[in-house]
Amino acid sequence: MRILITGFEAFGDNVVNPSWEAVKDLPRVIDACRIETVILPVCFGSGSEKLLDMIGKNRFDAVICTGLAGGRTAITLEVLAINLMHARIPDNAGYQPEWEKIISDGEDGLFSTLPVRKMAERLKEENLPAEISFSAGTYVCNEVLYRLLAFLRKTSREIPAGFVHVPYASEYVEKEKDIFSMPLDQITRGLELCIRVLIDEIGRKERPKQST
Ligand code: PCA
Repeated sequence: MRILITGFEAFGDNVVNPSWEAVKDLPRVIDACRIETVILPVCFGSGSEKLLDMIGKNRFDAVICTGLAGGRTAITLEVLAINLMHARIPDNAGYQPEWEKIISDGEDGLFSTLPVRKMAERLKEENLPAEISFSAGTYVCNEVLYRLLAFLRKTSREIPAGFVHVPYASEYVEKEKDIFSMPLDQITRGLELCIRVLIDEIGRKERPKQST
């Protein structure tokens, strides 16, 4: 089995992006499943192009994208992406869309196909802060998630896919700032647990039902 997990490069005021820092520290193999990683540019269009190009050329069994949501107080499992780009700050290529659709004739919203509730439960069991989120925002993360889900649907690839937002990492937050953060190794651990839940879920679906 092969799972692709992505992180983002730094953007805005952030010198590093904890999503990529955490992703690159993940084990290469989890439960006999190959974990493949890639860093995406924080650019509308080219971020998702890089991702879709990889998915088109490889046979992954699942895809998890991750990004930073500074200010959030938990690892958040995104439920859906909306067909809207509305940027508070320009992306890393200087583009700042306002009230623009991602795909002009696309669906208004597309749901993540990851087992988000089970993932959140598992993280909480391990005493990691976790929440379900009903908005991935309207910036590059939402655009990447929307294009990912639209692409999988269009190409009839029925693999689980979705997005996890992570908070700031303590290592990169000035101590005097009153801002929520988590140690990087805990963010990595949280992502590893999400992958374990996903692997269990894929295994459950593939196992033939027992006859009685
Ligand atoms: N977070 C941004 C884009 C890249 C990232 O890590 C977002 O939430 O859209």
